[in-house]
Amino acid sequence: MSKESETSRREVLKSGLALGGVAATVGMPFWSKLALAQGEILVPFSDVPEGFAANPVTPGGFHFLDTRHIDSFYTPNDDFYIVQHYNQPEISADDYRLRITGLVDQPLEFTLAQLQSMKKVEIDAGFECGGNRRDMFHGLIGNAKWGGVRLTDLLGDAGVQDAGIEVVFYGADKGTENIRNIDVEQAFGRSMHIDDAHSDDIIVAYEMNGVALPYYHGAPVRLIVPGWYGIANVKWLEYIHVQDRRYMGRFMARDYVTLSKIDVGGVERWDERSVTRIQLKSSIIRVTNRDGGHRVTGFVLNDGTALKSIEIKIDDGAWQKAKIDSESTQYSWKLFHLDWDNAAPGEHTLTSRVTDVNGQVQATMDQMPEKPSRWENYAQFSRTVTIS
Ligand SMILES: Nc1nc2c(c(=O)[nH]1)N[C@H]1C(S)=C(S)[C@@H](COP(=O)(O)O)O[C@H]1N2
Ligand SMILES: [Mo]
Repeated sequence: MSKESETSRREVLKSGLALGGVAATVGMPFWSKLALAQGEILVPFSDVPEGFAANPVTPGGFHFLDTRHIDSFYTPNDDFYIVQHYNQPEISADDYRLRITGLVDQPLEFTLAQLQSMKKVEIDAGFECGGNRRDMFHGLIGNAKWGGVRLTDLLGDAGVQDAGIEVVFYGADKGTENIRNIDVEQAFGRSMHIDDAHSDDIIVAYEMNGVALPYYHGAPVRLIVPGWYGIANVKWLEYIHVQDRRYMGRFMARDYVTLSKIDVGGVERWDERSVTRIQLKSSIIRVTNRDGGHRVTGFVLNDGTALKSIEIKIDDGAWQKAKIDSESTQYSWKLFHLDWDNAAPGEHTLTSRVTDVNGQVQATMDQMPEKPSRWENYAQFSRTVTIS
């Protein structure tokens, strides 16, 4: 762990303590339940290629984390995954402006200080990139406490007109897109229906785990849409634009478009949908051994629907109920574990599955109506370990 991440952990601890209940009831730093205990060792996965390692955070870079080493409920800011499609602008806090434009009664402009003086809300949100993948062992993932102002309050202040049905969020990062042989400069843009935008849970965030957002996570201000794939969380947010028709930019209508089979009046059709709410998913991330006793740990992500159970199957055995970490909140990731008694030496296959309160069960790869297109890899994922 680098010095920075130790610092951010202390910040996290402070913000946890400030909450009162959470850390206090545990009686010790709350990540210590996840950090390796004295004498506890990682059991190697046999499905992880030799030399597999997560790249460190570098300026301008992309980052996935090594899910075997997740050891805290809140991901340290410098280990949270990083994805962007253009550049990583560094915007000075003094020059920053957030503008609300389009079909509103009163176009608005805010400085960072003005946003910070408004009613602050905090929310835990864990999310993954819609393109998270098995060959990275689902390392495009993270969980943080975000602080900022409610999007619906800002929209309310501006007064959305009746014709305004779509809200588009533009970042300050830009790139050239070739659209039917015309090169045009585009800012990163994502959108949602006005009814979705009025959710109380969505925030325009300036804090991540109790400190200012790092620039690579979208400083000074980004959108956080709890329960949605990472793509919705527009970094370096500059414009909130209300319009009278759906927005069809690259990241809504061409990229991050997932395929599934749907029933249209009795006809089976391939449907293309923009990646929005996180599909019900769990995955095993590590196996540890302490004094001969084994523990299997994993994570769940979904759209915030309450869960019924998380189960783990070892080889062809029965599904066994895993325990969900008590810090979990509606939109956080949910870490879980199962103590695995009497693990016999040799190779074993471990699979997890999550079921929500509506009875929806995480699909197996065979049950998926299609093989995952590049997006939404949410099928059950069997891992293999060798017990020595
Ligand atoms: N402005 C902007 N916001 C963006 C992106 C981007 O390229 N530009 N990438 C999106 C994608 S694809 C993901 S998965 C998340 C990643 O957020 P993070 O880098 O803070 O983890 O940011 C989203 N927000
Ligand atoms: Mo993404």
